Amino acid sequence: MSYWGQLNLMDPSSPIQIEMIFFHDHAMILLIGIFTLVAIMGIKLLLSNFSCRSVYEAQTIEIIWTIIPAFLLIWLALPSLRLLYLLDEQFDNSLIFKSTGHQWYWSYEIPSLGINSFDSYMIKTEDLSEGSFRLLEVDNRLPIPLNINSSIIATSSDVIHAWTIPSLGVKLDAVPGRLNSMSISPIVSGIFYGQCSEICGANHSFMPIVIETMSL
Ligand SMILES: [Cu+2]
Repeated sequence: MSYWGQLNLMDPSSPIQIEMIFFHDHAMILLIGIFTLVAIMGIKLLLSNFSCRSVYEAQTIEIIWTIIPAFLLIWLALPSLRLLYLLDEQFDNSLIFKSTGHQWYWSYEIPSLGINSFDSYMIKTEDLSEGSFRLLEVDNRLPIPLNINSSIIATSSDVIHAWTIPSLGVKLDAVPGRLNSMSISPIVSGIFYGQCSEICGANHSFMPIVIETMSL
């Protein structure tokens, strides 16, 4: 999984994101195999001058090139479905975090810890301290416990936003009048960044999400 970092993408920090990267690699095996086979056949077709004008049907080869792709599709579909249902799974979640999208900031509530509501605004470029990330830092981070299954609930007070932390494999639509929830279980301590992932208006780019994972 080290090449993931070489692509400048974030390392996985939750079991579900590790599964997603495994599925990506699984799909790439098929993709590269098909690409190579088609490329070889295309080149051979261009370079050869063989022709056969008397063959009108060839049952065997037609059966083979129908059955093999069908099995390859099943080989791709089964892990994909497994991941899809795994993503939707709500484990025995002990803590609930609620995030509400606003134009253009997030506010959080942690009812199980008695924390009512706090806002999380992006820090402007001129106010950043040295070494921090432009357009990604916020004034109040959301604390999330480590190695515990928590629930994140997203909703919105105005338009549709999306609460996203790529390295945790979480992307949750924040729809006004709806509560969407996902399981969140970080296994790496640290600070994780995300951005609103639904084009939500003029300052869509300026409502980042920052969580800090720490032991309970
Ligand atoms: Cu938004």
